[in-house]
Amino acid sequence: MHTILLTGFEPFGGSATNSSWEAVKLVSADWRGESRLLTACLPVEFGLAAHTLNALIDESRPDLVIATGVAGGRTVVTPERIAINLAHATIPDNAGFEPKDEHLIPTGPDAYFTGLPVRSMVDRMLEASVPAEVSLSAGTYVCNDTMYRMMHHLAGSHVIAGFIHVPDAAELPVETIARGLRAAIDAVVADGSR
Ligand code: PCA
Repeated sequence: MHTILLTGFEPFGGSATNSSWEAVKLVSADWRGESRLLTACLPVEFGLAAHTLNALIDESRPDLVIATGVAGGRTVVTPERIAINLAHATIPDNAGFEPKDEHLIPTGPDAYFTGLPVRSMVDRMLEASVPAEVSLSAGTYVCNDTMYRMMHHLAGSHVIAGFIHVPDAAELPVETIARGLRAAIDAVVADGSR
């Protein structure tokens, strides 16, 4: 594993911060892994978030990409197993766009499964005393859009990629979320060296 790209999102929906980006910053601040860690904060905009992420992937050629975002209402860290070809927003994104029941890519497959070892990521997080479980839905908002378009972009490549939803900082301290992300990365690195 040479290069890891880890992303979070900017705030949206009236919040002042986004726990995903706050946690990514903490992971980056005391990164001791052997791999090079690159981070980015993505805009909460349908299409643009994935466009930004896919451009970063093309530019930095990572071996592993983990995008993260906050999932309001969730209390545990949740690696996503699947992204679906559907956009449906209940609040506008940061550009004011609010798609309803639209395909993301009309000619694309219904769904993409992540290449991340979600089960061992959850096990590692639990070992590190971080509450975690595998999620079967990344929703239909910007995070699912980002994961779907990234998986579409990377289809057929050797890059391991996926998405982790994290709780809001009011539900789980950002330090704990950051510990979870580190454990999740460790699980992928361990999985890849087997
Ligand atoms: N969460 C939103 C978009 C950005 C974020 O952090 C979502 O779950 O779609």
